[in-house]
Amino acid sequence: MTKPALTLYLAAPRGFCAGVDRAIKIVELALQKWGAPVYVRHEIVHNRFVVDGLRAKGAVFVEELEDCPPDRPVIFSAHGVPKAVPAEAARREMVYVDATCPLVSKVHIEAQRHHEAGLQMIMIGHAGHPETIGTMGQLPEGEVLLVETVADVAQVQVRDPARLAFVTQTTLSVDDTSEIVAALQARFPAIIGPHKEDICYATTNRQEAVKAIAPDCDALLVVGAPNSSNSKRLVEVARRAGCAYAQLVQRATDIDWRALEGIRSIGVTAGASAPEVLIDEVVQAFRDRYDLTVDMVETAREDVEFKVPRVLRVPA
Ligand code: 10E
Ligand code: SF4
Repeated sequence: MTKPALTLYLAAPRGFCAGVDRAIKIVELALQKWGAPVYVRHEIVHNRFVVDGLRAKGAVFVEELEDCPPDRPVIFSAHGVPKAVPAEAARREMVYVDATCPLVSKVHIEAQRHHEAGLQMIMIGHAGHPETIGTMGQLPEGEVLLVETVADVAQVQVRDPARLAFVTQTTLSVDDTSEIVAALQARFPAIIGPHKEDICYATTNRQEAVKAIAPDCDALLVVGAPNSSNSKRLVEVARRAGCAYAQLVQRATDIDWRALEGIRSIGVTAGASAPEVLIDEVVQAFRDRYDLTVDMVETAREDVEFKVPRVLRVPA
């Protein structure tokens, strides 16, 4: 039986960003340096395949510091932690390594700087997400007000409208965030903030790449986890850019082939925490069923790399 023809548009950039790459290396190096078990507070990045792989090498994933024994090293995830977490680790005299992405740490420093200048902070982010909890937790309780939507901007109660600053989560939708920033600036003209927002290069580039392919795709799949904020944003971006069927898949086994019946083109991308092997697996699943033409659409080149902390640079 001949296979139907299908064009697969592969977005570039996609998948791992520099912060994820660094965080995973930190866990691997810690295992090399200290042996198993090494504890990791929260999923190092939001990807089950990555987490399971590190667990098999001896990493133990926990949600809270109190779940770690004081005599084993602990690593804080790439999303960042409230200030109270390293403080508590130090109090317990634990060995800890902070794998927070340097671009998230930069936002922490920004928030701290504005706070020291006497400004009240507003954070644009998603409630309950570990990065939002970590960034808000840089300042004393109640010092950072959270807004998630344009509607929230109208409701937020500030101390002094003339003394305000804002920061954002790094993985938000660029378009939604610019609307929220505009609403903040309209209501509080004196508000201080970053040039645009704090969305990182990787988030921006992956959203741009999706926008470039989505209008030409009958369907689009984002390889990523349901708890991965940046991956979920890619699904929304694809739908908004004109692709009616956009779905998150963790692996090839999640693909709903019935829903894809009759398509002539498919877009594939991946969130910043999804390893390339999983993208290869998805592409291979299409190759098995279709006469496939792969067309890589590259909208940006990335050469960002972050150094791992000196304490972990162990000889190979
Ligand atoms: O849910 P997120 O997109 O924040 O996290 P992730 O682990 O899926 O991807 C990496 C992004 C980080 C660490 C937040 N800046
Ligand atoms: Fe860092 Fe951006 Fe990757 Fe988050 S998505 S880990 S901020 S590079």
